[in-house]
Amino acid sequence: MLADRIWHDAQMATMRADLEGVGLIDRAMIASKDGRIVYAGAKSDAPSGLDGKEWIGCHGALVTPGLIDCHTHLVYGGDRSHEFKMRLAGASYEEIAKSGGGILSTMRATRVSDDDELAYDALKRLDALIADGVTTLEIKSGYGLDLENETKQLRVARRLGNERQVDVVTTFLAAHALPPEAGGDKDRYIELVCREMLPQIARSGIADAVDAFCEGIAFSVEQTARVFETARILGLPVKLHADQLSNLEGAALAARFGALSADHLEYTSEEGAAAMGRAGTVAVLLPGAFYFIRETKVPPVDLFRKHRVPIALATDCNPGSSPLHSVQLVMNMGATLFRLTVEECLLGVTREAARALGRLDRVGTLEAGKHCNLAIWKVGSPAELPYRFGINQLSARIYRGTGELTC
Ligand code: DI6
Ligand code: FE
Repeated sequence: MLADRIWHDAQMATMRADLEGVGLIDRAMIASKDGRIVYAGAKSDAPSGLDGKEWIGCHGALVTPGLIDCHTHLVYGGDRSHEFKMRLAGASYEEIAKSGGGILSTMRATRVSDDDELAYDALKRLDALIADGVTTLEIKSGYGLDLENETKQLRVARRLGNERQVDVVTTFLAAHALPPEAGGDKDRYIELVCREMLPQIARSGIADAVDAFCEGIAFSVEQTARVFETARILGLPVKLHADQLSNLEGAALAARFGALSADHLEYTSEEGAAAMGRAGTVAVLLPGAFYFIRETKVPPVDLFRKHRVPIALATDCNPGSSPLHSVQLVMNMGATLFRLTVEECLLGVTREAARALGRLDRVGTLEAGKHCNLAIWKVGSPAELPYRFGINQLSARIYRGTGELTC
């Protein structure tokens, strides 16, 4: 077969589930045709008829799947640096939220921004992630908090995927905070989300999944369950901001609905972790938010390991609790703050992040049939990725077989 491109002499971390750890293959080669991988393995095992129009030597560089950021709030108006100042003066994240700041201050800035303004700001953030090696990312709404403005956020998220060489997966997060026009009535707002907003969103096909914020300062387990029941009827997969600031048993709730993922999870109990393990729900850990709000409770990583819960890592890029724009740094934080192993950090931003998005059939590992999305690194061994921080170690980024041709 004549492939379009062949990268060779790579140290390839395939992330294949049938291999140990990150599935390392030495002296590897990866062949792409029409944007897909047609061979990824040892050069010595390659089929004899395989040739390429272009050959790219990697000189022993580490090659991984393109990075996947499976939890972001990339599209929003304004910023929250003024609240950062308040927090430095002693206010807590929850106090600011309760006094009308927090998510609601971003809601106000998002509502007054048009599509072009939102896209202009979000593209700057997206370009930072692309320069970091990201080829797939998830983007949530949740700062519009009414049908018109939530739709606007999701429309802009989809547009970003057309304006850049990147796959965007969208998530509807109207149950993020209570908008002021709801007059303090959370049940009534959830009713509106379920009766009017969600059916419209499902009809328009603008969201790939549904999320909620289950927390004392946001929505209860019962309110979240109503949103999830509606999503199930409409055929949309769910995920959840769970157990971030307290334990409401959000992890178990997510598992009960077969959620793709439960995210944050600092306060998750053993029952929650066990339920996630049984349901196959991915634990998405967000060390940027943990760090930035100066949380001290570390998520129960040992329980996730014990109950065989897949672990992913993401930026949670958002203006309030995690203005973080680097998945490379997330790997370092996962290791340093949460004591994840090198393998868990790398798998967390590739294979397990793909699983958390329901996209493992297309991306997340280097195997024939998947999209040829690659991150080629200036380093030769996996441990070097989470080890250094504050430096961009990316050498080249390949999206569906195209991108820079030198390593
Ligand atoms: N948890 C978070 O960390 C983000 N949303 C959520 O439910 C924070 C959103 C914000 O503060 O703007
Ligand atoms: Fe979040």
